[in-house]
Amino acid sequence: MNFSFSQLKMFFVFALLSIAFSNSQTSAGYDLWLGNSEIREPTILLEYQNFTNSIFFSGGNSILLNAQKELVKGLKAILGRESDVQDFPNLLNTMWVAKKDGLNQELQSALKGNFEQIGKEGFIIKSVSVDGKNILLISANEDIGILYGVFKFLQLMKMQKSLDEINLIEAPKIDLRMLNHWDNLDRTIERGYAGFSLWNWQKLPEYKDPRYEDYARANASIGINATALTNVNANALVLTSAYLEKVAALADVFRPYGIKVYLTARFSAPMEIGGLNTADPLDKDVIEWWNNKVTEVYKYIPDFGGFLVKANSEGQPGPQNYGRTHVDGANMLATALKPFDGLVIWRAFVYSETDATDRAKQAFTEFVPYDGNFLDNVLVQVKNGPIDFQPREPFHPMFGAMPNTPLVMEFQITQEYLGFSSHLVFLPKLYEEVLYAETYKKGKNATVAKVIDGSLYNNKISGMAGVANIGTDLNWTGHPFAQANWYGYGRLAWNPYLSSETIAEEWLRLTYTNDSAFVEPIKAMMTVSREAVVNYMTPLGLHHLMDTGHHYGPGPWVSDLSRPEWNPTYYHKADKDGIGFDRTPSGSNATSQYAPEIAKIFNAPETCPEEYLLWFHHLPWDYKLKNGVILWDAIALKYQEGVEQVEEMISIWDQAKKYITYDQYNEVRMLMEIQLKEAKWWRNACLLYFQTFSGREFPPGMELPAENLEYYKSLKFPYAPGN
Ligand code: GCW
Repeated sequence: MNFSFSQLKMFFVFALLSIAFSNSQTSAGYDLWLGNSEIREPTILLEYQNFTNSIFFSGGNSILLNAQKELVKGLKAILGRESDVQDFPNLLNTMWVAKKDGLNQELQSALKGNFEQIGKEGFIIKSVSVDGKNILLISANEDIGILYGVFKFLQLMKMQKSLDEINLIEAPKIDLRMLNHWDNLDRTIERGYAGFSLWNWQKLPEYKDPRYEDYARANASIGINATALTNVNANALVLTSAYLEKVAALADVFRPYGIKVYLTARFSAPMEIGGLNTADPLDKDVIEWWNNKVTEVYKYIPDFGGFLVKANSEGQPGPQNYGRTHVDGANMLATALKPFDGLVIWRAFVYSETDATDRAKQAFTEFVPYDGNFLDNVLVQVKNGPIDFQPREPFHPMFGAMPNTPLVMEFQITQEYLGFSSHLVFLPKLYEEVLYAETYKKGKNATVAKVIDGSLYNNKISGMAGVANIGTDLNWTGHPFAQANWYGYGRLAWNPYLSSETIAEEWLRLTYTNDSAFVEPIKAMMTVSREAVVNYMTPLGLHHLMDTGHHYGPGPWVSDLSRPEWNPTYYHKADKDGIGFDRTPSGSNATSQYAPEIAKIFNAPETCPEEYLLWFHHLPWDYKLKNGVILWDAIALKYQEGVEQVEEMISIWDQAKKYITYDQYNEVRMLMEIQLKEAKWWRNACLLYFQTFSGREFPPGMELPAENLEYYKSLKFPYAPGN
């Protein structure tokens, strides 16, 4: 074939452009934690090369094909050469990847104990001896275990773990490991800060965006096995056949990655799309409508997971509209789903505008008496704290209080109250704090993690949900470090006993580089980032000071909203005598919802952990903290500390510049400028406002606000995202 000069020139330009584009895609973080594949350690590289020359890979259904594809692609990227993959075992093979029933009898019985431990989704990665020869084995009881095992193996390789150290018998500790997308059918995302919804409803079912598979793959690589596609503030239309066809197309893409699809069910759907004049859960037409609807859903999606429901919460319809209870509503749906093994996940995020009691108490008061009344395919989903995804909350008192009901932990991965996608906040630190919390139900060592994984009360099913931070942004999550929150959520859903530092280290190594000179300081930076945001937004137990509606920036002065508990003033209760919410027996007595051992600690300001002080106590401005500093000064200095922590994070990041590409460095650096600016804004606005009550000077050591209170109050953000 002959090319003219101008054709060649065009070809050259095009080639350059595509290289530039693919580089920018990589550095833009599209690959997530599945990218970095360097092994710098030559001995380790050699070890892996020796064990992956020839691989026996058994089985060919869609999940296993994905596993094989991952393994081959991963090995090639890491080792720089193709491995020979065969579908029959022999002793020339250095590695075997096969389910239990693909192994010879001898191995099956030798590993019997291991297979019993790993259940349906776990895996074994270990070196075994077959006829005197050492073989590296990845095995599992089911297909999905093989896929998880392969991902794990590649991750271990990428993190340069020596093969000698690898002897893994792993199974997830939680059954349902779920993402909740608050995605609307028009592709906006409630509390979404990373672009629009991935689900292109308009083009589905025919057009399946390749990104759907990348999404499924990323989730499978960390063990996420369920996704609720739609907003809990639900739209009934998603249950019509036109949409179910689209949902089925997504389910088809996710299935080979072991991911089941769930939908949010709008309680009034029988009226909105079914033509009925009631949605009363005890009405026979309503019951029949849901039975038929569920049967239809399973025709489209045979392995449909079930319904996630927000009912009688923040204006959403529910059984109480008909004088019925949460139990009536949940059990009606559960009965319809039962023949198909479907689940109902019923949210406990409820508080009423007509109930004057402390909002923090309402979910507990409403739900705990129902313990034991839900059918066995109902799970109750509880937010980590009793208010609403604040930078810090004590654990929700419902954890441990409903022994006969499986409670799903709901964490928020998207940063609604934590700086959107502009602030670097490593959330596994927050998750870990909640999971490690001691409930004192059934004596000591009864942590929230044990409630969630079902071990405390021997629940038959367990679950964790994370409100997704994913959107159409090229890097999925807006902030590159917000990927770590998706990753970390998945890891904790798999094993709620992992430490946040382990997670940070894994993520850094998989995402950026194995170089400890980079990993160590950046890990420390991530670890401090959560405390920083607490300090510059809501220190010492303050909460819900965010501006109205969009929750962007400070609005502690807001007091004119129709519902009292939507106003920040409801939460901080600052007056000339002091600040904080008295939740002890002399106040709302919310502490009584905790075990007596915990309540006792929270009830006395002297024993209450300082990080929860103003959550539980209203204290005078000159109240002396343990270090002798008076409350007013302590609040001011905490805000100041938060700002300084961000400055410190920036200087650590600057040091790390030489280990990564300029684009990787600079993207985060620019975002950190926003974070610093906003941290100062938070400090200045809150302190100037609280000063109007305390009437005291700012303590030495605090940088003085650049503007006056009127200025901060005048700021308006009608287009802040995610609202
Ligand atoms: O945190 C609040 C959010 C709402 C959200 C609600 C909920 C989906 O501000 O946007 O609605 O919680 O969890 O239901």
